[in-house]
Amino acid sequence: GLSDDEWNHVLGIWAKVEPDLSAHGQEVIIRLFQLHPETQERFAKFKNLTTIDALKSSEEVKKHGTTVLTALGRILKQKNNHEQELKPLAESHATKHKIPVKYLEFICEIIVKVIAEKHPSDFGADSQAAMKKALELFRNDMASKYKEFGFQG
Ligand code: HE5
Repeated sequence: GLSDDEWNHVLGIWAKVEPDLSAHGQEVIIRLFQLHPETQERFAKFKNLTTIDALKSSEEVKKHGTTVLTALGRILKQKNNHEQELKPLAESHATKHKIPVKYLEFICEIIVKVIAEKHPSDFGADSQAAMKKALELFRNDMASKYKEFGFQG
């Protein structure tokens, strides 16, 4: 797990992300689609967004980015006592959306990069390391829940 100090780093930077969650979320989703186009194919309603301009001007993309980061923020705030928040997310991603663990890895990596770019002076090495650790816990727990739901991920 993470130490108190590490959780303080995680929640401290998250508090800087939250006031502009939708801009962060939008950037994360767009970057996910640009770097890993196969992820975009999982979204029926984003299939028609074939240019960067179309992605940037889509309110739906922005809305989904906000949804994703809101869910993640709720989980981080539980400081790993996240069973209740994680379970429905794991269930939908395992049984309905069938999102491989690899894609969770992609998005987590991008989340760290986007925060680092938007908050260069508030997201130092210790905070980045703590956030990476927290996201790793999240992914590991998603992966083990996936298996409970019969999805190998
Ligand atoms: O599962 C839900 O609620 C429990 C539905 C809304 C939702 C989706 C849908 C939420 C809260 C999340 N995602 C959250 C989330 C956090 C992690 C970091 N997601 Zn999610 N997703 C949804 C991720 C990671 C992640 C990676 C990828 C490639 N996710 C996806 C894909 C994905 C898809 C296809 C959907 C359903 C379609 C949708 O809502 O389109 C707008």
